[in-house]
Amino acid sequence: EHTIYLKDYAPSPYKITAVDLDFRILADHTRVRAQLTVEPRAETAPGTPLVLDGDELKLGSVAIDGAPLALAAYVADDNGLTIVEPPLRRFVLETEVTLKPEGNLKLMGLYRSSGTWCTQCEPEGFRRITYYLDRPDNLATFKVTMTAPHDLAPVLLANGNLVGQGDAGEGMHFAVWEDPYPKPAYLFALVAGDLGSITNSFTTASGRKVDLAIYCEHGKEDQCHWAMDSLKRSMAWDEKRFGREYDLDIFNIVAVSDFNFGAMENKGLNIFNDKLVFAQPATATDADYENIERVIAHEYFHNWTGNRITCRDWFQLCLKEGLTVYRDQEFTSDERSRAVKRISDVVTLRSAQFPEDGGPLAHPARPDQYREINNFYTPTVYEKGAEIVRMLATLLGEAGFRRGMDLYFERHDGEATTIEAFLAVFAEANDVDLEQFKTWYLQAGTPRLSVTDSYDAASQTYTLKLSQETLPTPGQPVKQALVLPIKFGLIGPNGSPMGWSEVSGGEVRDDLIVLRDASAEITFKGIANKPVPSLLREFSAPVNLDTNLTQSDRLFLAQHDSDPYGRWQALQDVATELAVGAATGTPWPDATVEGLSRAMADTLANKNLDDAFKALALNLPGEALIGRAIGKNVDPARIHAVRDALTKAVFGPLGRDLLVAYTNLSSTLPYAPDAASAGRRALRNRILALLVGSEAAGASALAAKQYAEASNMTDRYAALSISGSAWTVEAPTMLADFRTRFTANPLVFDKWLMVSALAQDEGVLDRIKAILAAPDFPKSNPNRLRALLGSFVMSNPAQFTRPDGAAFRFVTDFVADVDTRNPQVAARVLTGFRIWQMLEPKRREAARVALSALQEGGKLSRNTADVLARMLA
Ligand code: HT7
Ligand code: ZN
Repeated sequence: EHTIYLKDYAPSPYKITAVDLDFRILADHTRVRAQLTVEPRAETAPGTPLVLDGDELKLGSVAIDGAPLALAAYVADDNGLTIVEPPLRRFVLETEVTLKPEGNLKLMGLYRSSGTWCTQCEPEGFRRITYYLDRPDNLATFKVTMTAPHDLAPVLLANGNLVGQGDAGEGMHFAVWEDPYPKPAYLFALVAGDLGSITNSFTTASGRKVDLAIYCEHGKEDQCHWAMDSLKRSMAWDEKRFGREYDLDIFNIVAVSDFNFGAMENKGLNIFNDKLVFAQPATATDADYENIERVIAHEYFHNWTGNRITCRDWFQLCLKEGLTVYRDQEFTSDERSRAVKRISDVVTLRSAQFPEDGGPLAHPARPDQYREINNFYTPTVYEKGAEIVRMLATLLGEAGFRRGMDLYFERHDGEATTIEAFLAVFAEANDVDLEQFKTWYLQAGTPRLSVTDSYDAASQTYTLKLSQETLPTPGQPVKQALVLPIKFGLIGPNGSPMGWSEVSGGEVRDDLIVLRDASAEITFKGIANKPVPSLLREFSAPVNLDTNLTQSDRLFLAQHDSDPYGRWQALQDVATELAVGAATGTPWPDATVEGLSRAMADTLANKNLDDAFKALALNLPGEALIGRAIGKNVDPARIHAVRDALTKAVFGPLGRDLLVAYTNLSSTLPYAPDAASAGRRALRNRILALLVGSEAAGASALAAKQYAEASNMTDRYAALSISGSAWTVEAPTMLADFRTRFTANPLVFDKWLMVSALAQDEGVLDRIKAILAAPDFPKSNPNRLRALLGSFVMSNPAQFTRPDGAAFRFVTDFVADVDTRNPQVAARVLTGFRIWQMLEPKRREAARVALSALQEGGKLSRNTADVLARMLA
């Protein structure tokens, strides 16, 4: 299979500088005429063919400067169109092709979602619309004329500004859009459909008025106001925090229901999966509200980090994605609680990225080879990419980071560039060397940072010994030492921060240790008592940390660390050690369990901590995380049982306190999505989960009561998922009620699918099979498939890894079937197998057999074949 290497990157011998597209959209097919202004590069030799990408296009005609080409002058095949000997001067290439958007189930290129015509071009979808240099380093201006039936598509949208519209006769009408900003084809978009909208406006810092609109299915307009509010706050934030103003007169968002991803940042015309637009209290949870706010911000921020400055090639994907995730994380931190956001992001990183980085699909944040670029829209590129930018900000400080960003925008605006160029602006603006830092982009794997401390009372010196190691990953047997920014503090016996008179043996700046070598020994002088170190505050580097801290040191940190992340992490560490011990044959010491129980009670009672933080703290590490801490021969069913038992042991004794707190947190106020109200609901629902999880008397009935009486989806869904996961006696009735209560709402149906997939009883697999086999199950909608199958493989480890292998076989059969329609969805579901080599032998063998059968079973898409090959390598 064909592999593409970064080292082979070369500019195209021709560039396309201007694009004029004419779409004639009809009920059963679409005709696309393209006029491409093509220029050879100065160094291009005569006779160099022009090779354009194309995929599933039906070619009508080809002409150059108005003259039709003879058959021998071009070659059209499955991969595109080659002009054998183009003129060595500027010329206009004209092509006409026919598309069938109606049968496009891959949802790449031009397709139809509930009747609406829409596009998805990133990364390689534009070649499914017309023959083109479908690579991000070709920037061109676009003019788009769309003609469509007025009744089917009264709304006609494309990138940029509307420059003309009118009647086209015979029930047709047209619109002309022009985008003045040169862009790569992956940012092209059009939408044609019968849509409703809400409108608003934003005045930029320099006083320009921008018209804003969100388009959606008729009747759903009133569910778009939160998204609009989020957009306006995002626009204001990017001006304030990064000095970035919006640059067109129009910003449109369209919500569609069939979409392979969350959303897409097309220039001036963002297209969204409707689950990331629609919000109203009765159908969306607080998590949905926060997600919508985050993704609206993310796509908006791409206007500068992605669109104005784009990627030279797809290896540089994290140039735009990691940076933009960092920016959206900062937005949420500024809008909500910084500490809570940081902890939630660490949870996401550990549950999605660390397993990737430690398994068969590990790859660098900037990969150097790929077979299928769609398989590299990963947690490593996105979330680890954001962590790398965060480390840069930590190392350079807020002002230094901003200096670098300002230089980046100044120097590279209008360019398609690289990670090297990105790092160079920070190095230059701050006069530092970032050569070693760059390794973070090139090297896969999660480093292990080990720290041991010792104290010498006689000399009043305190020493930290640090070392780092990254294990080999596929294709990278040897690893380099990385630059690790380690935020820290020393805490004295009374819980107060301790200073030092002198420090030696390492790079220490205020509250930051920078470890650059494989190891270091740092000595602090003038330390009157043995401190407890708080290490890796704010999770300042994406590493696994090992320390010699005792369980009682951790319980001390849980009470005294001034860093909320540090407190949360300390509680997690205590619980992880207990769970790992119990799952591998070391019964937990009762005194430690009691200590953890008391620490949880203190956290709950602490008036200085906010509710959202408490909701995160009053939780045990997830089953997958415990599995990873064990590392090999993992038995997920045993972990599940141990975690349940630990929940009972830690939270059972707190039953009365929990019930009182639950009652005190009840509210009769109308729903509001703000962070404080959401935090209160999060804590109350967390407590409900603990009461049910520790089998407190009457808890399952209390959950059923909350479900029945809830005045918003957050409380109703929490009660349902808590009951569904524990499979309480009330759960089946609640699920049946939920299904009928919201029959007409597909996004709420997804919630039902998720709860159904996450039940922890052995009947879950059969129920999933029955749901999927129902004749009316919408098998081509990615949201439905991900809600059912994605949740099962990613978040129900005990049942997915049943020792009889039945769930493995079911999932591989599912992947083979979906792969024939939508390879991206199939390949993504398959990544759920990435844990297979860590399982105990019986489960491991069952997984291997299922994966091998899939491989032998016949023709798979390149997407799925690539994931499978790496999984089995
Ligand atoms: N940049 C966008 C990526 C994306 C995408 C990738 C593959 C297939 C479909 C897709 N839709 C959107 C989304 C983002 O990161 O902002
Ligand atoms: Zn993005």
